[in-house]
Formats: sequence, structure tokens, C-alpha cells
Amino acid sequence: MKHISPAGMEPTRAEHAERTATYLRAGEERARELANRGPVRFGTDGSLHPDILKAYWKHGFYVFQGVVGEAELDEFRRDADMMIERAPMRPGADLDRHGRPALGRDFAREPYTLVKPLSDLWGGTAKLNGRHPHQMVQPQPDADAPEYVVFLMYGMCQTMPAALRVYGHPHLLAVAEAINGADFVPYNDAIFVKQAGVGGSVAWHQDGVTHWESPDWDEGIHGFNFQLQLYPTTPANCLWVVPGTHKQGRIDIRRRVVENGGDEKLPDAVPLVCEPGDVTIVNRQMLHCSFANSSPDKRISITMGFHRRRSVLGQRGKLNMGADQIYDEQRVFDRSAVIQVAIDARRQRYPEEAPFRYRPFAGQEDRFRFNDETYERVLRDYNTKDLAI
Ligand SMILES: O=C(O)CCC(=O)C(=O)O
Repeated sequence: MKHISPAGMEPTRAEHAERTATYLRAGEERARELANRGPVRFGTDGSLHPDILKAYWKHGFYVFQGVVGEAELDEFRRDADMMIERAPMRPGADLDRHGRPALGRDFAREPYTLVKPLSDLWGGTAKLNGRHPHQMVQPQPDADAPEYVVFLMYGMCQTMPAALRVYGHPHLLAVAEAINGADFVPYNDAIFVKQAGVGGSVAWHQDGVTHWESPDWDEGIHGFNFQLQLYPTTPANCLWVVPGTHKQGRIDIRRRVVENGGDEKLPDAVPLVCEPGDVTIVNRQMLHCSFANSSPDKRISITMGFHRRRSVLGQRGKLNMGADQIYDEQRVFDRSAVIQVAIDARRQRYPEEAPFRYRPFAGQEDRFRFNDETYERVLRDYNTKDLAI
């Protein structure tokens, strides 16, 4: 499905920003009416507050405010900037834009996805199990835009110490436990980089691709993603969701856009506007997207997904993982070990904070302390073991 601009008639970056402004404002108003944001809170029994769970299951998303403080964010921004600076100049290049060897040339999985400025990499293609059927508006970049921009970065627990420590954050893991059960397991992590005036779009999609026809299907079967925001997010650069769509099964996205006159600006969607340090949680069955970032503000979103163990065990690889990969007990254990090492990395840095107790590794903590040996055994190329469903 193509968007409504005829070929060769794409708006310029500035026109795009101007044409979306009213929609962005209206979406922000709609978002304000939903009672689903606040700090992480716990009930009297120490588990996630039931009001938060209720709001999450009702709307399919929640905004946790102020999860990560300014000092930790600063370290994270430095790590993220280092990784952006060390990206290859163009896809397949060995050198970064400073002429140094790009990061990760020896990694088992390429740690970067680069895109043309303001483009839509997946929309209207069969990529990623064809889950993005509609192509988004791809505005014409400004004349001084670079040829390629960093769009996604992978493998953060291997490359960014601040990211590993956030992966072991006790409040986030407590939320994961409350939603996916004490034996919860990881999905993947990815950093969305939407640079000012050039960041690409992510076409409307639902993340899950495995369980739509499952007899056990329910609104939580495909897990969720957290996004930690390193900078303030705005309606122009942030993720948009259609509330409640996690309950609706597989959605005919193409039809929704056609019924909206071919316009990608879906009428009931809301933006996830955040402050730095806020963490959103979004059900992977939600209909969501982000528009080309024609705005002057960058967004860097640290995205970490978690599943119910029973949703992944015995499944075959999907999305970027090959179908020849089977998620057996060993695979699930090996990928989950990253959580335990992350918990220990955090404990070493923040000894005053009570560490999360990850039940699947109870009694095995000493084998999964963060050190040089576990860096090699657990963290190196850990994302070849992601659990994508
Ligand atoms: O943050 C974004 O722009 C896109 C995120 C997304 O689509 C996802 O996490 O599935």
C-alpha cells in the first residue's frame, strides 16, 4: 500500500513538519486524557501496584516517569553518542565518518542499521515477516542532509556499560515479573535513533508474528517492550500507539489506512510524550508507528523487550532470527543469563540499591557475576540468541 503523495511529489522536510502540526497537537490532547502515567509504584505486598497493572492491561501501554536519574542518563548519553559516532559511514563500510574502524566489525551480528534520511525502511515491504504493510510518507531531506543516518543500534549490553546496568534495573525487572510472570525471559534490545530533521519512520505495525492463531491467544501472549528515553520526546519524533489495540487480535492495517483516506495519520492514535529518564511500556500487540522526524529534536529510545517464558519455549526464530533456530531450554537459559549478569553489573555500580532477584537464576548468582569471564561467556554476541516471536 502506497501513501497518498504521488511519486516524485513527496513533501519537503519543512512541508512535512508544517502539514503534521495540527495532527500532532490533537494527538497530544488525546494522550492527556488517559490516566496511565506516573512513577513505578508498588502495593503493600511489594509487587507492582494493581492500579498500574489495570491501566496497562486496559490501554496496552503505560508511561513510567522518572525511572532513571540525570547522572545515570548522562553516562548513557555518552555511551550512546560514542556508539553513534563509531557507526560505519554507509552500509557495509569498514570505517566510521572519522576514518576509524567502525565499531562491531568483528561482532557476529551487525550492530547498526543505517537508512537514507527521513525514509521508511520496512513499510510496504515483506521485510520482518511483512508486518508493516503500509509505506509511510518519506519527506525530501534538506540539501545538507547526510547520505545515511544511524537508525538502529543493537547489542547494547555488549558495547555500552550504562546500558547493561539499565538492563538490570530492579524496578523495570519488577514490572517485567508482574506482567510476564516470575519466570519471564528476554526478547531483544535495540536503540532507536531518530536524529533531528533526518530520522527515518517506522511504519504502522504490531510486533508479534507468532501467536495470532494460537488457541491460547490472549492480550499478553506476545510480551511487551520498554523504551527508556534519553532526551525529551515530542509528538513529532516519538512513538505513537492506538490505545486498546492489543486486545483486537491481528489488525488489517492496510484497511485502516485506506479507511482514513490513505492517510497514515490515524485518527485515534496518541503520542508517547516523555521526559528524559521516563520509561514507556508498550504491549507488542499494540498498533504503533513513528513518523519521519522532520522536527528539530532528536530522540534516542533504549528499547528492551520481555516475554512470558511459555510464549517462547519451543518456538522457531522469527523477525531477524532464522526459522532454523529453535528456542529450546538451553537457548532460553543462555539469553536469560544476560539479565542475571546485568543485575550484578548494576549491583557493583549501585551497591546501595536492592538488586532484583531473578527467580530462574536463584542459587546460581555466583556463576553469573559481571566480570571478564562472563563478558566472554554470556555477553559477547549475546544478541545472536534473542528470542523473537
Ligand atoms: O521507537 C520507534 O520509533 C519504533 C519502535 C517500534 O516500532 C518497536 O519497538 O517495535
